[in-house]
Amino acid sequence: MTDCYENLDSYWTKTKLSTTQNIKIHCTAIIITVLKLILKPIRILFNKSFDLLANTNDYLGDFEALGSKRKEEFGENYLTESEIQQFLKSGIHGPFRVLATDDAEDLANDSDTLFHDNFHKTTAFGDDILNSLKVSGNYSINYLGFFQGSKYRKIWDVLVHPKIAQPLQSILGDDLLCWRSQFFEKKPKQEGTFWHQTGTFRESDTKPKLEPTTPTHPAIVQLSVWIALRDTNKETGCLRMIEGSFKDGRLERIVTNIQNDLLGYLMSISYSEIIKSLKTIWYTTGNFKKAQLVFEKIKKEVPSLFDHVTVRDLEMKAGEAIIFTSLNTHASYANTSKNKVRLALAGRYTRSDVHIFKHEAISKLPTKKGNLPYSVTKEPSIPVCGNPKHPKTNNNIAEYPAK
Ligand SMILES: O=C(O)CCC(=O)C(=O)O
Repeated sequence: MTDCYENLDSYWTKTKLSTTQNIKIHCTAIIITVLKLILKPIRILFNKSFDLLANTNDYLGDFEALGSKRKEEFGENYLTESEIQQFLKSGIHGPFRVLATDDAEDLANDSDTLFHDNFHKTTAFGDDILNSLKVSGNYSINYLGFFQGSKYRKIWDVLVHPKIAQPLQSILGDDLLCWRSQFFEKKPKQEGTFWHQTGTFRESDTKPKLEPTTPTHPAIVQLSVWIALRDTNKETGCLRMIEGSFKDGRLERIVTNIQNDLLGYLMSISYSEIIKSLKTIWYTTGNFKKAQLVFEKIKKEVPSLFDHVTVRDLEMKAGEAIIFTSLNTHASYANTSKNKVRLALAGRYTRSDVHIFKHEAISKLPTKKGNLPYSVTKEPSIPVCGNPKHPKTNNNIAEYPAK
């Protein structure tokens, strides 16, 4: 599973930090080590020791489809009952064609142009984040493209395309929103996205971004649609997924355990691990190196978590898409090609009775300058089908963009 990813020890041997950053890390690690001597026995006394594996035995198991429209009755692009049964087992539908090859390439080129025009300053992020992305070499459509689906017709139109909306309706129900869109670009020689699992999209925040109003299996609180705008294969960095891994939420649960008690976690590991953890938490951009940090830890502590898994490589042609639950453990290969840029558009879909950004008006983007805040409440959801409003929620709904 991890053969094609550089491990973090080797990454940090090659990646140098500034003297100030190193001093900050070592001072913090010393403080944590001292605290460990004082606090750890007290926590043990009060039965409050950090437990990496707390609640990991709560296997999640299967979920039911929330939508009832089937192709057998409604025709068009709805899913057949057998496609639904397949989705309930694997958590993946597709690849299936959404756009003609030429239309996908046009959208890829138009999106590149939008990026080169800095998305006409419609980005969700402020200057501090943009400057940090520039300094660290991460200024790309992957970040500037966040939430742009609600701002440009050509992206919006694809995200609400009936070939996407109707299969989603079959699984999720009739009243749907696209609460976030983003691009996944991989330039030649760019590393792969590391293995991760997420149900309700807490990411680097203190609370999940999505909260259902009725009890819902986390695998189906939201679904992702990943649309290849250019061909994607093992060479250019296609997606990889462990089918059906949504049934076991241990990877996400362990991440949550660490996030909920970071000090407890840091006090439970060796000095060199504290150093590696602080470097990764403070000085890497995005969430994927942090995902790797936890994964490498779990691989040592619970090797059985990844025993006997079958990884599916999702090679796709430009214009094809897959629907998947992000609670399926997924990743992508590095782009090892000489000159092919892999580009995908991802839409994140949920029901209108799910609260979006209920707890936090401000989200955090991890950057090399730390976790920097940006406002999410001004990022509206795209109405996809049915009724975008629900009496139990107060979600911000986008108007169809002017151009
Ligand atoms: O495209 C990639 O490399 C990763 C995509 C991903 O993690 C996602 O869509 O959730």
